[in-house]
Formats: sequence, C-alpha cells, structure tokens
Amino acid sequence: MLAVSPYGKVPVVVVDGNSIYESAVIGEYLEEVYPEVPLMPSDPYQRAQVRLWTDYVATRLSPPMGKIRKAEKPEDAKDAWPELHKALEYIERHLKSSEGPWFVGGSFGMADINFLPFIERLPSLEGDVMSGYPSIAGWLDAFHERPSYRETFTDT
Ligand SMILES: N[C@@H](CCC(=O)N[C@@H](CS)C(=O)NCC(=O)O)C(=O)O
Repeated sequence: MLAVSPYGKVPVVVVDGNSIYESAVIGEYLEEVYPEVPLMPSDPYQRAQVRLWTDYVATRLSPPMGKIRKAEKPEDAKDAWPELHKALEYIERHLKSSEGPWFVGGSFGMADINFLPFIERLPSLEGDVMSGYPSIAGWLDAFHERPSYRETFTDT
C-alpha cells in the first residue's frame, strides 16, 4: 500500500507507474487531463474561491469531523463539536446567500466535489446534525439528484 500511497490512504491514482494522491490534488490533475468536462470556473476570482473552499474543507471541516469520528469516548470529542458547528454555520451562511445550491458561481464544480465526502458523512455522526443547516441539506439533496452521483452506485 505505502508503495503507491505514501500516506497509506485512499484515494490514490497511479498514472504510468507514478502515484498521485490527496483528493484535491487528484481533482486538479483530472481537471487538467480531461478539460472537456470543466469543473473549475474560467474566472480567476471564482477559481480562487474554489481553492479557498478546498482549503476550508482541509483546515476547518475535516479536522473536527476526524476528531469526532475517532473519539473513543464522548469526552475526547468535547472540543471538536463546537469547532464543527462553527464550520457548518459558516458554510450554511454562504450557501444560504449564494445563487442556487452550489458553492461557487452558481454552477456545480470542484468545490462541491471536495465537500461531498464530509457533508455526506454528517448524518452518520451522533445526533441529527444536518437538521440545523437547511441550506447544507438542500445542497446535499441537489448533489444526490445528479446523474453522475447516482452512477457511482450499483444495484447490488
Ligand atoms: N487528505 C486525504 C484524506 C484521505 C483519507 O483520510 N482517506 C481515508 C478514507 S476516506 C483513508 O484512507 N483512511 C485509512 C487510514 O487512515 O488508515 C485526501 O483528501 O485524500
């Protein structure tokens, strides 16, 4: 595993024997290799917005979720819950005031993709976390409606 994925994590993509890892980096790589399906906006300011949201996932949303999921007893996650709700309130405010359900520029794209693995896991955390965040819930519903999302599941 470490031979192809130096951090011992998935996802990892191997191209001509060379590994590309970290999902945000893989996303950027795929964007460059498959330009016919653009997931980054063409406007430089909006591209910066996408990168800010990608950074937000890595630095503000993922850490408290990781702490909560790994906690062996509730006390271990005590500080992570307020941190998580602070991040979700920030995201909720943004989505509530943005045009349409998507994160940047009114169009589905890379920022939405980078949020999905985390937002999708919120319902699996203790309590009904999502109920306090209707715009985030609406975003997730809209994502679930996309054919490309549905195609990632099999009937088995
Ligand atoms: N920052 C990494 C996180 C990857 C990650 O945490 N992957 C999980 C699965 S979703 C994993 O491989 N966990 C195995 C482990 O930590 O041992 C990315 O975005 O690719």
